[in-house]
Amino acid sequence: MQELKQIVAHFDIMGEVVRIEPLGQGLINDTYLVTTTSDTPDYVLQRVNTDIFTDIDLLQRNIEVVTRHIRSKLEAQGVDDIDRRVLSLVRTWDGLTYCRDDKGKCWRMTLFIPRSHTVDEVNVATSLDAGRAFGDFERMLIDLPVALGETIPDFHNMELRARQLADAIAANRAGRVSQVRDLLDQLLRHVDSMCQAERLYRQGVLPKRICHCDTKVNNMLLDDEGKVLCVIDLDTVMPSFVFSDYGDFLRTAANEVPEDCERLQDVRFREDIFEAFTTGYIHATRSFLTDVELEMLPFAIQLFPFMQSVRFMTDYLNGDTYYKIKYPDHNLVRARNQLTLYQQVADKESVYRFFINTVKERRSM
Ligand code: GN1
Ligand code: MG
Repeated sequence: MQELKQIVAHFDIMGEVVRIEPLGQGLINDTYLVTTTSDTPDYVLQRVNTDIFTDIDLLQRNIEVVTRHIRSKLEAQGVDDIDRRVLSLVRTWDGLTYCRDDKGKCWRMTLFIPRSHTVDEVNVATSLDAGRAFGDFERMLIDLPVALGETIPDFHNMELRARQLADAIAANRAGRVSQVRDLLDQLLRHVDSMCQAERLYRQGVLPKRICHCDTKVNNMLLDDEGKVLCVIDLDTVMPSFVFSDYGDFLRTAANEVPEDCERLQDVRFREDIFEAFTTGYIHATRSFLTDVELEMLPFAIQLFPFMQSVRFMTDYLNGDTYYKIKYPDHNLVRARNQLTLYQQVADKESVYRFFINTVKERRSM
C-alpha cells in the first residue's frame, strides 16, 4: 500500500488516499481501486504490462485521442452525465498520462466512475445494450481524424496466431507437446479456413476499422440498474476487422460457462444471447457496415473461440509466459473450453446468417 501510495502521489488527484485495493480480474495489467476521502472522486490505478504493450507512448496516445473524440461527440449530442459515459485520464504533475516508478514500471490513472460495476455474466437485456454500446463505440470512432497505431501489432491476425502456434510446437519449450497432440491436431485441421479474413483484406474486399478488440462482458461498466454506462479497457483499441468486436463479445457472453470451466459438457453457446447482442450491434452499425462485413459475422462467431484456443494453447506450450494462470494446466483447460465452443458454433453458420439477415431487414428495433 505504501508503495502504491507513492505512485499515486505522481498524479494530480483530488482528496486524500484512504485505501488502495485490487480491482477486477484482468489477465494482463494489474488494476487497483484508489478510494479517497468521501467528498472527492475515487480513482483507478493501473500498472501497464509493458512486456505486452511495448510502446506505452503509442498506447496512451491512442487512449487519449479516443476518449477525447468520444467525449466531444457526447457533448455535441447533449448527453447527460458525460463523466460516467467515457473514461477520463488523470495527468501527472508533469502533465503526462502515465508515470514510471523507480523500477521502470509504467502506471496510469483514470477517474473511477461512481455507482458503476462490472459483471462476468450477462442476460438478454444487457446483451442487447452491449451490442449497442460496442456498436456505438465503433460508430463514434468512424470519423476519428487521426490514425491510431496498433498497440499490439497484428493482435487479432489469425495468420500470426497460427504461426505463433506452429513456432511453439516446434520449440516445445515446456515439453508439453506430446501430452496435447489430440487438441493440436484438431486446431491445425481448421487453421487454414480460419485465416479467411486476412486473405480477403489483402484482396481489398474486407476493411479494417477502429475497433475495441477486447469486447468481453467485463469490459463494460453498468449502472445500478444494470444499464451499460460505457466500455472500458481501451488498451487494444486499434484498427481491426469488426469481427474482433462482434466475435469476442459472443465468445465470452454467449458461453454458458466461463472460459476456464473444466466441465466441457457444460460449454454451451447461448442463442438467446447471440440474438440479443446481434440485434443491438446491427442496429448501431448498419449505417456503415459493408455487405461483406455483415455476410461474415457468422465467421466471426467461429473465429474468436478458435483464435482464443490457439492463443491459450500457444501460451501453454511456451510455459505460460503470457496469460496469468492460477494452476499449472490453467491454459490447457482454457484452450479445451474454447475449442469446444468453436466446435459448437462451427456448423451453425446458416442459422446465424438467417437471423442476422432478419435483423438487418427490420426497419426499427
Ligand atoms: C486478455 O486482460 P484481459 O482479460 O482484458 C487478452 C484478450 C483475451 C483475454 C482472454 C491484451 O484480456 O485478448 O481475449 O485475455 N488481452 C490481451 O481472457 O492479450
Ligand atoms: Mg479486461
